[in-house]
Amino acid sequence: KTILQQKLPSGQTLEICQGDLTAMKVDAIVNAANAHLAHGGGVAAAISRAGGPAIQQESSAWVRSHGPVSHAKPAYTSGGNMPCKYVIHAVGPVWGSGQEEEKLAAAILGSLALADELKLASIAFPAISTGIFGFPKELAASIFMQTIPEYFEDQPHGTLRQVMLVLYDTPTLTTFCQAFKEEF
Ligand code: AR6
Repeated sequence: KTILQQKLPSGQTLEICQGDLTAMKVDAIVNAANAHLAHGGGVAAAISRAGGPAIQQESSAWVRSHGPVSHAKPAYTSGGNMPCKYVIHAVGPVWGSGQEEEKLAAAILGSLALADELKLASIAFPAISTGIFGFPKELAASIFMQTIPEYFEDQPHGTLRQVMLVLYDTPTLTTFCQAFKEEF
């Protein structure tokens, strides 16, 4: 369900939604993954469950051939049984690991760049790092609101038209709506 929507100066639409990321009919959903793509808990486990065994199998194969996933260069797999075509596996920072703000921005930018590389039109993000990884929600929300428009200012010729932020729990939704209203 769309709660807030804004057309960016660069022409793309940014939306805040509440709901389950795994049900989104978009070209790619972004996973809040770890470097080893071991999808143990949180939204990663929900994606593994909804997508079926292909998600963990393709993820493990990716790590075997490319090594651990960095913040700036996300991995991707198919969407398995989910409506999305791809899952982009982005690695956010663990709060307390240092340079967390830069790392979260890198994960967001890397996901958008990969979506453009795959020639996708729509992408949906969860609130990366704000669950198990302990990143403060308010700070994460403001980084999302700043980083997404910045990406499109720098990369105006990509294929992406629609970016959704899909928030699951009400406190996170409220925090992201607040940051959205402050930014736009
Ligand atoms: N749809 C959308 N958002 C969801 C869903 C869902 N179905 N389920 C949970 N969330 P987290 P992290 C929200 O912990 O902090 C895993 O073990 C949740 O409410 O999933 O980046 C990975 O394998 C929260 O707001 O991600 C990593 O090891 C947000 O998703 C580690 O957790 C992110 O919470 C990553 O931790």
